[in-house]
Amino acid sequence: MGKLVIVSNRVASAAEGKSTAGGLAVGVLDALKRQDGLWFGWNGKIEDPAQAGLSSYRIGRIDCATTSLSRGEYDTYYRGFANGTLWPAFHYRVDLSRYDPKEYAGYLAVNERLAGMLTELVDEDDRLWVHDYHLIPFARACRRMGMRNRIGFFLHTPFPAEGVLRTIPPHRDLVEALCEYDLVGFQTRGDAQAFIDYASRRLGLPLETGGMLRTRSGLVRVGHYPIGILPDDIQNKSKARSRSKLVATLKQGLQERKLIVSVDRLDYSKGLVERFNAFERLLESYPAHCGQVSFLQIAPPSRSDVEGYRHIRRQLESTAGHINGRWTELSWTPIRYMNRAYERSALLSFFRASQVGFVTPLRDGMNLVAKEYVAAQAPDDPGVLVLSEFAGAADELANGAIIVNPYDIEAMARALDQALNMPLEERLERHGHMMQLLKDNSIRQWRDHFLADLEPEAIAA
Ligand code: ADQ
Repeated sequence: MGKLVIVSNRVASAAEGKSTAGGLAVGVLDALKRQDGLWFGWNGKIEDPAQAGLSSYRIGRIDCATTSLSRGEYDTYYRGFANGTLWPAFHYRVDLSRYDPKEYAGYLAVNERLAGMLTELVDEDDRLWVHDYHLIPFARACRRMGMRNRIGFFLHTPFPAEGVLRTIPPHRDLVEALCEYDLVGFQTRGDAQAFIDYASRRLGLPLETGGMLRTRSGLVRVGHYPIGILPDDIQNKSKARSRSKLVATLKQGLQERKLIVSVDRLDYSKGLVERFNAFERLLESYPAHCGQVSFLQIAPPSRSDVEGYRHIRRQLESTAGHINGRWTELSWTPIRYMNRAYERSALLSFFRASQVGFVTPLRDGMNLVAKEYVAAQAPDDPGVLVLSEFAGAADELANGAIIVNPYDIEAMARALDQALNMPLEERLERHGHMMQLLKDNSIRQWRDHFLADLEPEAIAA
């Protein structure tokens, strides 16, 4: 069998391979740890088009081949259509999604260029696994260049319901492009169903047994493959760092107070403002917690040159400033809001040192932080996960987490109070359920299940 070729917008640099803030990179690195393969995509640099050749390096056993983008490509493909149109619309923020046909043309052109470069690196029997919303038309571009390889696509974000998808003017073209893959995978059953609904209702494609759509050129398999983590690895790392100097400093600052922790990329989809407000409501509605609990929010900026991200950053600074101005005492700061990335093992040790993980995105494909929080807990004294019903992870973790609606500030405050007061027996039971599920459905199962379904036999079955 040929090699596995992973294609994603960004390829981790050799240095980033060690610690990286972003679910996709974490997932790909974990998935390829024990498998030889090639990882192809953008190196994160913006350069003169004349210099946009291929560079190669290795991360462990993974061969990486990357190229740069020109300023125009970056503006139209990355900052424009991918992150200015698709990302907000896929997260139901149609108010933030804008459309410019020139940006869509740039998006298509970059997909064509990358596909052209990849043809040089791919052998006939290689399998291609393409990731995420930046690369929806990638298979179509490959097919036009004559590639006949098996090509699968996995969407890390939500796939929106038809009414929302249609706010993106080239919606039909995008779904038709997805139908050029052999396999299209989503995070949840709901996302897969939204895609099938659109394809069968709008494109008139018949759905055959086994989740297969019949197109003019053949069959597309559609499935859901919830991305997982390596729970044992996370458990070991969080335990190993639990006596570190960093954790000692954190605990010293807390002075026996309880800790609520949240970790996200700074993104408007993550529900950070609502979360800050819910924490303040906790202090108002349940005053026994005043001076007794601190909230640590770690949120490194991302995509800072995309409109919408600057705004959310300002909004958060002012919300945190307002809440701290109102509630801080000489010996207690209620919210610690940090705009920086930490090494993954440090984050895991913070999770373990906390009593509550507060993960409340307004929409999220999966949300790996929720899963990492659970896996990082001390099994004999676990913290409680408070989780948004709109994170893909809620499908799997509903029997252990306290599930909340992130638009309901009062209910989130109530959930925090419940979590902070939860007896050990109940915490143990909830944690046990979730840990079992994370083990049964780890990132290895995600990879194996997706790749098995990409095989030709799986399509024929
Ligand atoms: P993201 O939107 O990036 O991922 P998430 O799933 O939570 O969100 O993954 C973030 C990853 O980066 C986690 O592994 C986390 O530990 C790490 N991380 C976050 N903040 C960090 C920080 N401050 N410092 C260091 N590391 C940090 C996208 C989709 C998600 C989907 C993933 C994977 O938006 O819905 O779960 O891909 O498919």
